[in-house]
Amino acid sequence: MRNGKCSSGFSLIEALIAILLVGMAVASLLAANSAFTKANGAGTDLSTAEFLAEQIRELTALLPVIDPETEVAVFGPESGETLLDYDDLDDFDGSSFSPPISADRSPLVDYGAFSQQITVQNVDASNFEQVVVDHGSFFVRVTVRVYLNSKEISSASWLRARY
Ligand SMILES: [Ca+2]
Ligand SMILES: [Ca+2]
Repeated sequence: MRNGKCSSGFSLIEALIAILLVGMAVASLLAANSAFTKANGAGTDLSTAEFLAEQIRELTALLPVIDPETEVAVFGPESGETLLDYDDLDDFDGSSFSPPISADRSPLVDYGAFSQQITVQNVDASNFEQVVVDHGSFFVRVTVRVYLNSKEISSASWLRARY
């Protein structure tokens, strides 16, 4: 008949192993949590970048593709035009805004660590991947790259047609 004192409860070794396992579980939970916080921070930056690209899309959505006032449109700003006078899409080519600007062209100082860089290129009518000479087609591609502390974190591009 076995009725020993050791048959019930945990031995010291078992207790130590249990403590170790619980400790490892807690440590891995903490590590997962900090990784999640980091990923979440990156997600916030990405949302901000998308918001900033969207500002440019909104700003330029209603602008004509080439300058409405000059006979021979210049690719880039026509003479004397500054941001507030930009009245066609290619005026924005090569622009870089830091702090970034909103859809109403005012600086977003709260996002001072971010910047927007804009490229406007004509693309081939039958192959939008093919860049052609300035004003060489009726299609333009606008690209906005958003940088955070001079590191590119997001970019967006879209097409506009000249009509
Ligand atoms: Ca213009
Ligand atoms: Ca222009």
